[in-house]
Amino acid sequence: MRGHDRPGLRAKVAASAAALMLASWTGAVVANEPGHPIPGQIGLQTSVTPIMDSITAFHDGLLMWTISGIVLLVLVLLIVVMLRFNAKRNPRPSTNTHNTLVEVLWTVVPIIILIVIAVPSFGVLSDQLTIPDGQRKYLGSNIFSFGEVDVPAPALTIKATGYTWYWNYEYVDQAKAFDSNILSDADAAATGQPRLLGVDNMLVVPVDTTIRMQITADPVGVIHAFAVPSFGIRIDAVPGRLNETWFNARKVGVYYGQCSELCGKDHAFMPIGVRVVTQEEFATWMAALEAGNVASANATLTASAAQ
Ligand SMILES: [Cu+2]
Repeated sequence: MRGHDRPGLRAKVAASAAALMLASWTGAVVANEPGHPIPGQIGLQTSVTPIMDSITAFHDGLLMWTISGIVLLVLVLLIVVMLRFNAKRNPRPSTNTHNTLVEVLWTVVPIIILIVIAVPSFGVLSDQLTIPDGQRKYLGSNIFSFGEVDVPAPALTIKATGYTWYWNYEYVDQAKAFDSNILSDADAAATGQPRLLGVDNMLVVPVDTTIRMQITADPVGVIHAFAVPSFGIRIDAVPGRLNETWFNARKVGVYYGQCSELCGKDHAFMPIGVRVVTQEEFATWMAALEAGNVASANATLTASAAQ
């Protein structure tokens, strides 16, 4: 009786595993909107900037096709070897050691593949590191073009400094700065923020605005890295060095990132929280920050930190 049940059970398990995989796959496309990772997520976080558009197009398009092609080729070769050249089918192996054509091919074809991958890769890299001047065109999701996306020049400069172990955000032109610390599990839950990503004071920026990000680290500290996946930002924070990158977020919301350089004992506990608000909300927030402090500024924003 039990023996008969097993195939049915196995089929059920297989079906639910397939459904789970499908659900998490489609979930990766749809439900990871909130700007932070979700359980069961496959794939990259939803893009809200031109740079992340490029990274997503590069990964989901060219890289995925290249990888899949290579995996299929190797699989086919392995199957051919197993079927045609096993000891039974092929008792007396050939004694060949060289084949010039095959050797040239397995050298030249990978070189061509690497060049094809390198072209958009360097394009995206130079987009990330070139601050918009209002003239330059960016690749966006069309990574094989010469640039089609217009990006306005930066309207705001923010300096993020990595300390051991928290971030400090300075609005350079306004000469206003505040620290951003991780929240305890209880406080994160109370404010509707994800565990280990929630912060007390988020970096607040206006939507549809180019932000120049200057990244550095405590002069007497260690190297960190400032990374926000939904923005396509990841850049080292090095003591005594000012690195620059930029982003222009097109969607209001809360986006999380983490320190991405193994920096020491609390490396895992210095998350980055960025709150993208409307232009009006930002103007009110900034006025309150300039008149008072970060607490009074944050009080002007709607209570819930989560979307
Ligand atoms: Cu760090």
